[in-house]
Amino acid sequence: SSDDGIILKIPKVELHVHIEGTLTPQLRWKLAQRHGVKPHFGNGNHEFKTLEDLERAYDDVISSAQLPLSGQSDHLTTFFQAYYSGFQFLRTKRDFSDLAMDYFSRAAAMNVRYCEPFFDPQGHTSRGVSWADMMDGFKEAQEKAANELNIQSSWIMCFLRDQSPESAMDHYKAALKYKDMIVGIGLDSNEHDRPPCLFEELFTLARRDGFKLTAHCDVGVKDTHCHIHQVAATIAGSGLDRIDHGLNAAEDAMLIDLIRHRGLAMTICPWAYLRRETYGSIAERLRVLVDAGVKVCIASDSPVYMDDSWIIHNMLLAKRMGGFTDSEMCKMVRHSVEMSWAKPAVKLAIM
Ligand code: ES4
Ligand code: ZN
Repeated sequence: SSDDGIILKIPKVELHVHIEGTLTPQLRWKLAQRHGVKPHFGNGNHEFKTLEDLERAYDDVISSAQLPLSGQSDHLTTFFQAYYSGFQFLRTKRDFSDLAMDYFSRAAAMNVRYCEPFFDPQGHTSRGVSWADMMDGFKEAQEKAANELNIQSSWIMCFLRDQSPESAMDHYKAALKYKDMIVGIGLDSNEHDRPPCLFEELFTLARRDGFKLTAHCDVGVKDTHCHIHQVAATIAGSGLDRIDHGLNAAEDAMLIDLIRHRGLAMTICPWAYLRRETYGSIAERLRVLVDAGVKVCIASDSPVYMDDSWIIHNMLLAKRMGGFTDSEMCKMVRHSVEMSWAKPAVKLAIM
């Protein structure tokens, strides 16, 4: 349709994609063969005899995610199982480079011109992967993508909030060697009972060191309004620089005001919400935020575990959900350029 045309053609910025959430079944299969291990999926004793079997397992994450709200925590676990089970196939510099290059190629084909992928270092160092293999692999792909695919990028290092603040701090210090590659610090993984303020010291230090700051405020999480308030107003002095997700802010007029007045921008990944919330309630809140004048951009989260929904699919879904016009969609793309942490010259080149 004509919608697809505009969304596909417009130069785009991707500000919320977990690089580990782009590990396709094809690449998982290839890496398992490379290392002589089974391409397991984190859910017990499933054996995959063929790539098609593995592809079906990816499909199952997706279909279970779209069941009604009852039993939602089971389905969340399933998502995290699928996501984290992919980590063990990432071992060498070449693996990390292949993963990133696979994403950059796909992104370039969708006309993404700049992106800030997340990565989860704690999920790799804990398995004995060296910082050098991980970061040199990412860097190799990043440079190749810039030179050959005309796609620029900068990394956001995420900390796993369900692990200790001490572990996050140790990783933060180890990563300073790679500061040139890393533009920002984020907070992801399971948010249950893990408020952002647990990482106050880390965020304060990271800001002082010149990093941009963001944190996930997942939809449907208990205490979500409190978490959003911390991110918007209290952590590291007066709040962080961006909010990842945070759709529940739409339910609270004070939070909306706060976010708008601070000029805080939000990365919204509509497909990610479908595993927890109904279509109608997501659509309504997205509309509320946009109509309130909050800076929102559309992004994709962990595409391979969410029905293979990349940035263009999320934009199409957002357009349909909010009943947005082409010019409203273009405005959100402009927001993504403005709210990005790209250098001014890169921003100018994309706009
Ligand atoms: C994630 Cl959807 C989501 N939420 C929290 N942490 C994550 N890591 C990867 N995808
Ligand atoms: Zn995310």
